[in-house]
Amino acid sequence: MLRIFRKNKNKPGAVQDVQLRPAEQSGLDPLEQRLEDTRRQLGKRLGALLTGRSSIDEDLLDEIETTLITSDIGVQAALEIVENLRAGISNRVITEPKQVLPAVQAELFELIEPCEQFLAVDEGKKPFVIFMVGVNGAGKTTTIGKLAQRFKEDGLSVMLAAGDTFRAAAVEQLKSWGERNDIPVVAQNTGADSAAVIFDALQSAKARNIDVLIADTAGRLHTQHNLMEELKKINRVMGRIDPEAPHETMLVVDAGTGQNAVNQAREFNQAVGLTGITITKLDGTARGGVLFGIAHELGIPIRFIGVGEAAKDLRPFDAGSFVNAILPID
Ligand SMILES: Nc1nc2c(ncn2[C@@H]2O[C@H](COP(=O)(O)OP(=O)(O)OP(=O)(O)O)[C@@H](O)[C@H]2O)c(=O)[nH]1
Ligand SMILES: [Mg+2]
Repeated sequence: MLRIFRKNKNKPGAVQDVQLRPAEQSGLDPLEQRLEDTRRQLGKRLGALLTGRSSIDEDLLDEIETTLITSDIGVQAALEIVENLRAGISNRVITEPKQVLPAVQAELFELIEPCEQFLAVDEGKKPFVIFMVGVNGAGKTTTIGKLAQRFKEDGLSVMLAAGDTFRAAAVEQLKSWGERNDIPVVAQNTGADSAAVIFDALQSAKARNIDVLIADTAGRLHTQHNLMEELKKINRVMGRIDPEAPHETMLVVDAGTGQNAVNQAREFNQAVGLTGITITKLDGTARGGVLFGIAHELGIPIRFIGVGEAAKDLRPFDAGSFVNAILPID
């Protein structure tokens, strides 16, 4: 069981200790190990601010605020958290330094818990279409491979659409994931129209009664207007076959881009209306705090986190495990 502090909504600063059942855990490396850099950046620095302290003062709150801001949580979210701590102190709910970390943990958990919404494939939609978007190198194609394997293991039939027609290597990359897992990949030549490839794939998936179709797209910057328009076109074209498709529009962002990940999420959301986000490469960055920035500003469901290159390293986002891994309370 996982222990986490939750806010007591009626009393600023007050927390209660609750037990949660983590979503998925057996046989995997503990998340703390994979998120070690972020834990050092956030949890350890906050812990160090409080060690050996006998009282709480305004300097401490300032230092907490700085630590949160420099951990990519975002200025607004950091200010709100510290404001809530201040309210707890002035109410005399928080009177001792040892109450501060549990209160911060409870604030972080409260902020991000609404984004814990697992991606449920609706088997009534055949195929359930997942449309993957994001900037270059964010981890889209790798995430598709990992997702495909996960769905297959769950007993679903999967098809992939090689909608990244910019680079020959992109099609090869997808095909090799497909071959490894015995999953069909619909592709055309480099330079083909991405919307046409995805249209064909959707038609074929429908004809073959496939459960899940995952469409890859070329990486693009949210500032490239024409390329963002192309995503809208792909959406329209899919709509001709199934007005409800795509059922999930998932942004893939690299956690290491820090605050820029929040900008990407905002812009892609404006262009194509995101229904989910996957945040990759949390294993190689200290900037995992950005999940809170995304949660605070956009509130879009965080479906998965990538904590390594292997398929098992794509984990469903579990708010309690995440917060506990980066800010453990002894
Ligand atoms: N360590 C680590 N590496 C990852 C993770 N996710 C993806 N990668 C690596 O990131 C690199 C880029 O991944 P791709 O999947 O090719 O990214 P992409 O978004 O498809 O890139 P483009 O198609 O060029 O836009 C690859 O070397 C992946 O192995 C992760 O969670 N952790
Ligand atoms: Mg790719």
